[in-house]
Parts: sequence; C-alpha cells; structure tokens
Amino acid sequence: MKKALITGITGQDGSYLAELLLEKGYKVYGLKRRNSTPNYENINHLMDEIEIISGDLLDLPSLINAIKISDPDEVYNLGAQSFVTSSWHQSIYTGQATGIGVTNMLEAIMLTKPETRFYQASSSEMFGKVLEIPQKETTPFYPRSPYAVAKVYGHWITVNYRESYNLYACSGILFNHESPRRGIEFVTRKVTDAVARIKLGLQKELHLGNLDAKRDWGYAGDYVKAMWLMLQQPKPDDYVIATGKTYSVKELVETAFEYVGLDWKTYVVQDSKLIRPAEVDLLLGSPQKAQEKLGWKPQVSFEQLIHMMIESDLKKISATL
Ligand code: NAP
Ligand code: G4F
Repeated sequence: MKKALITGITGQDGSYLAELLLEKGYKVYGLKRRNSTPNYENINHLMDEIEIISGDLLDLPSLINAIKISDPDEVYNLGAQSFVTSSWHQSIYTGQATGIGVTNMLEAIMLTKPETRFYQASSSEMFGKVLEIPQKETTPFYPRSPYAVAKVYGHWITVNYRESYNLYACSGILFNHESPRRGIEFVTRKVTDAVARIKLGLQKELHLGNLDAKRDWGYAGDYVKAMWLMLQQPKPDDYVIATGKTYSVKELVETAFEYVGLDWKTYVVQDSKLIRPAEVDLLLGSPQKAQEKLGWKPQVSFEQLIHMMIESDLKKISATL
C-alpha cells in the first residue's frame, strides 16, 4: 500500500486529493496545524479513513516528525497562506508559510526520507503581469503580490532541490481552480454564495472589486488528478495545469445570476475598497504539455463549475433556514 502525506489537508485541494488517493488505495496522512476552533468541514466525511498529524510548515521539527510517522512515498505540499489580498496585510507571514515553508518541507524530506516524491503547489499568480499569452512552463514570472513572490520562491527552491540533490520534486503551476469547497473569500465562491442568498431573499447586494480581471478557471476535482499524475512519471518535471479558456469577473457574475434568473446589474456594487494594490489582469494557461505528457484534460466546463457551486450553496443555505 502506497503512503502519502498531504499538507493543507483541511483546504479545498487537500480534501479532493485525499479522496482521490483513498480511491487509489493509498494510506493518507494529513498535516494539520492547531486552530482554537477545529476546521474539519472539508474532510469530516474522510476522518475515519485518514490519519491527521499535528504540525505547521513554519516548524521544521513537526515536519520531520510527520515524515517519520507517515513514512511517505509521496508528499503533496498544498499548505500555504493562499489568499492574495491577505498577503499585503500579512506579507512576512505569507513569505514564511508560502515561501520558506516549502524549504522546511524539502529539508524534512532530505533529512528523513530523501527518496520521497515531492509535489509543490505552485501558482499561475507567478505569471502576474504576464509576459506571454497563453502562459506556459517557459513563460518568465512577474509576480504582483507578496503571495506571488513567495510562490516564485517556493517554485525555484523546488527546482533547486531537484537539481542539487536529485530529489524527485515537481512543481505544478496551477491556474485558478474552484469547487463548492472553495474558501468564501475567493471571488467565485463569494459570488455563488451571494447569488444563492439573494435568490433565497437573505441578501440584497454583492460588493465586488475589479470586474475586468480575467482568470482561467477550472474545477479542483480535475486539478488534483494532475498533481497525482505528475508524481507517477519516470522523471520529475514542472507542468502548467489550466483549461486554456479565460473569463472576466464580470462574465462570472453574469453566468451566476443568469443561472437563477436574476439580472446582476440590480445587485452588484463596485467597491473601491476591494481593488488590490496591484492587479493580475489576465491569466490564460496552456495545458498542452500536461495533455501530451500526462494525458491530463479538464472535464468540467466553466458554466458547469459555476452551476455546481450555486446548487451546492443553495442547498447548504436552505438547510440552515
Ligand atoms: P486553501 O483552501 O486556502 O488551503 C490551504 C491549506 O493550507 C489549509 O489547509 C490551511 O490550513 C493550510 N495552511 C495554511 N498555513 C499553514 C501552515 N503554516 N502550516 C500548515 N498548513 C497551513 O488552498 P487551496 O485552494 O486548497 O490551494 C492549495 C494550494 O495550492 C495552496 O498552496 C495554494 O496557494 C495553491 N494554489 C491554489 C490555487 C487555486 O486556485 N485554488 C491555484 C494555484 C495554487 P487551515 O485550514 O488551518 O487554514
Ligand atoms: O478569487 P481571487 O481572490 O483569486 P486570485 O487572486 O486569482 O488567486 C487565486 O488563484 C491563484 C491562482 O492563480 C492561487 F494561487 C491563489 O492561491 C488563489 O487561489 O480573485 C480573482 C480575481 C482577482 O482579479 C480579483 O481582483 O477576482 C477579482 N475580484 C473582484 N472582486 C475579487 C473581488 N476577488 C475577491 N477575492 N473578492 C472580490 O470581491
């Protein structure tokens, strides 16, 4: 039986990846930091099948301990301070968790079990003020937030440990991916939650920032399959994971309100407080390498994704009434 350790198991991707690996017959361990109030919402349904290990990406001894307990064949480093806006308010913490945390995990592997295969959750945010359209593995980075700067560090330290120590280490440069388990502060979930509340008569307005920004949005359930595929190849490498289609925040809003038969213009308020100090205007990825080398293809379309999220939010909110 293969064993995997997932950091960030309580997050969106951690929960979908845990499900995938359990289906494939893995023994799954999840690193979880201590919170004053436990946040198991995304993994409650898996708690009998996975083993939680207490630890934090900022605390090397806890990572070494996690490797010793789990004795993993594969480590998926998904833990991070992942919200771009918060990275301006907590820039040093973001640098430590999202950037240095990667080195901590790599060091824990080097010191304890260097044959472990390692996946790093890199991000399309690294492309920032894009230097090429579409963005691919060879496109230079131009990060536009403390989060993106930290991810560039995490990406290159992964490449560096692969080249320095011959570690099997991969960096997945994933474009935005969403699901009903997406955190409420991210724009897709903020919109689908608001649309559900407005439809149910519980909310009157939706405040948003930049409606012109464009993103290449896919489904998280599809994207975790790409993570696993990367660690099954004969040689470690880096891959862009994207749909190859881009939509504006305005198109997201239109699609969501249209689904419940409402006109978005009646409800959406543009709020200057939600505009970022520096914006990433356009993300559009090329999944060509992933298609050719991993045989990976996204299955869920943008419209299907938004509809799935609204249905889930309608159900969740209705259950509380
Ligand atoms: P998420 O829902 O925000 O989950 C982040 C996870 O990291 C949570 O489990 C969180 O734990 C954990 N975490 C935060 N700080 C930690 C620390 N110091 N030590 C240990 N764990 C810590 O993020 P996601 O959407 O699943 O994304 C997974 C990874 O992919 C992240 O690294 C993200 O930056 C990256 N990524 C995401 C996307 C996307 O579109 N979703 C795209 C590209 C890259 P708590 O539950 O305790 O907060
Ligand atoms: O949903 P967002 O917060 O995602 P963002 O900044 O693209 O980052 C996400 O994707 C990255 C991959 O590219 C990940 F690495 C990262 O961890 C995270 O998962 O914002 C998307 C766009 C932005 O342009 C933002 O300015 O939506 C715009 N937006 C407009 N109004 C808003 C809002 N974003 C949020 N969160 N909230 C708003 O009210």
